[in-house]
This record gives sequence, C-alpha cells and structure tokens, in this order.
Amino acid sequence: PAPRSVLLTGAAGGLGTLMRDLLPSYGYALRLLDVMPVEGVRDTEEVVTADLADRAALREAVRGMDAVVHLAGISLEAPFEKILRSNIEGAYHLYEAAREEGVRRVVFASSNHAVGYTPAPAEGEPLIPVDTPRRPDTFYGLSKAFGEDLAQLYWDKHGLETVSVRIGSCFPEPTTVRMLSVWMSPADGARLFHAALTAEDVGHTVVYGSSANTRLWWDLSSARALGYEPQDDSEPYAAKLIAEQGELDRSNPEQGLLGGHFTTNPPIWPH
Ligand code: NAI
Ligand code: 15L
Repeated sequence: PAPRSVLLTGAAGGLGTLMRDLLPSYGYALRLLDVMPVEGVRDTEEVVTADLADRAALREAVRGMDAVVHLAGISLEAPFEKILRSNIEGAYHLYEAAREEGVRRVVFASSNHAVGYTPAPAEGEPLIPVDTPRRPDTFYGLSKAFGEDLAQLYWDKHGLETVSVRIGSCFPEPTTVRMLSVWMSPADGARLFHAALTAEDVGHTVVYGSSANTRLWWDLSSARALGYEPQDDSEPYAAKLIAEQGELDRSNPEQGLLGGHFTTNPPIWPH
C-alpha cells in the first residue's frame, strides 16, 4: 500500500516549509520534526521538537509512520564537528530509529554536493549519470555521500528502503545562471518526493532532483523510472539571469563544476 503517514524532518527549514504546503495535496498526513520551532502549525499536522541526537525522541517520532522524508541537517558547509553531529551521527540515529520501529522507507535529501567536483557537461556531452564517482566538494557534501552509503547498508542488511535524492537547488525561482541547470521547482520537488514515496521495490535508489531544465547537467532517468514526470523548466528565467550575470564561464571552477562555488568558496552555515 502507498504510504500515507510521513515524518518530515527538517520541517522548519526552507525545503521543509515548501513541502508542508505541497505534500498534503498528494494525500499525506505529516508529522513534523525539527530542532527549531515550526511556525504556523496546522490542525492536520503533528509536531515533534527534537534534535537528531536524541534517539529516544526519534524512536517516538518515527513510531507508526509509513515513511520518513529526511530533510533535517546542516544544509551548507560547516566545521567538521558540526557536520559530524547533525548530518552523519544524526542520519545514523534516524536510520536506527526507523529500523527499530519497522519503518519501511526513507526519502533522503542528498545533494549535488556529494559529486560537486564533477565537471559540468559541455553542450552535446553526455549528462552526468547517478553512478558517477563521488566527488564531494565540502564536509557537507561528504556527509551526503555518507548518508547515501548508510542508506545502502540499511537496505542490504535490514531491508529498509531509501530513495536518495541528490537535490540541485530547490527554491521558488532560479536566481543564478548555474541554477538554470540545477533548479528543481518546489512543485517538481513534491512530485519527485511523491514518486519516491510510492514507487515499488526501490531498494536503495539514487536519483538527481531537478526540473526538466533545458540546460540540465545530469541524467534524470533513475528519477523518471520511479514515475517522476517533471513539469517545469528554468528556461523562462534564462534571458534575464544571463543578461544580469553573463553566460557561464566553464574555465572558472565556480561555474564549470557541478557544485559551483561550494568547490571554492562555500557558503557557511550561520549557527
Ligand atoms: P535548511 O537549513 O533551511 O533546513 C534544515 C532544517 O534542519 C532546519 O530547520 C534545521 O533546524 C534542521 N536541523 C539541522 N540540524 C538538526 C538537528 N541536529 N536536529 C534536528 N533538526 C535539525 O535547509 P533546506 O534548504 O530546507 O534543505 C533541507 C535538506 O535538503 C537538507 O538536508 C539539505 O542538505 C538538503 N538539500 C537542500 C537543497 C535545496 O536546494 N534546498 C539542495 C540539496 C540538498
Ligand atoms: C545544497 O545542497 C544546499 O543545501 C542549498 O542551500 C543550495 O546551495 C544547493 O545545494 C545548491 O547547490 O544550489
């Protein structure tokens, strides 16, 4: 049966807030988890305020859930110790809690930064496949590579399924020329999470998460195989962004590598 009750971790964050608006229309009942307070809680939502370090709270939070959409964690570069605690140990605690409580599926918010040092394909070159070697561009990207391997372990050893979504940039609109290639509209994000929650026999599947962008850098076939049919394309934003920022200069690593400025000058988590 298709999952209905979903624990959404990281619900107070940017993507979590977007998905709180969009996922219920697919029929999901959401329980929200974050270490920060969640604003504007609806009658239809349950809320758990907890840190990913708190295994007892995680066990309670996953109890009775059909699936987990795991967005919680540090979403930018940070000192290794912080990444270790929230993203590496935090993912481990979440998977242990899910295993102990018999949750069958996780959708894991991985990131393009797990493969950030991969050169972006030039026009006419093949798109980047999901099995391209990992080339994390930050401790942050390294934690996403760990999360994907953790997911593989829990599938092989415990039969806990995961779809790892290497998200590009999921924001309401693309705001840089790089984002023309990696943008995932929030509506397509919800479509992809729904496909990841409902496709059968996913084992551990890695997909890229983006819209059907004209300037796409990576191969969406494993996402489409889940039933994902992206409806959006960043191209309508291209003329304005290119006029303001210029065409991508592929000799500049910040523009010629998938991870963009994370490869040279990563934005740092503020807390
Ligand atoms: P965000 O930083 O806005 O939200 C992350 C949330 O996780 C925050 O509300 C934070 O309080 C919570 N969190 C952090 N550490 C925690 C802990 N130890 N325990 C409990 N909660 C904790 O990030 P955003 O943009 O919403 O991203 C969500 C997820 O998707 C992150 O895992 C991020 O790495 C991933 N992602 C997002 C992309 C995007 O374009 N928004 C692109 C690629 C990956
Ligand atoms: C990410 O992984 C970050 O969480 C998000 O804030 C964006 O920076 C995105 O990647 C990106 O590559 O644009």
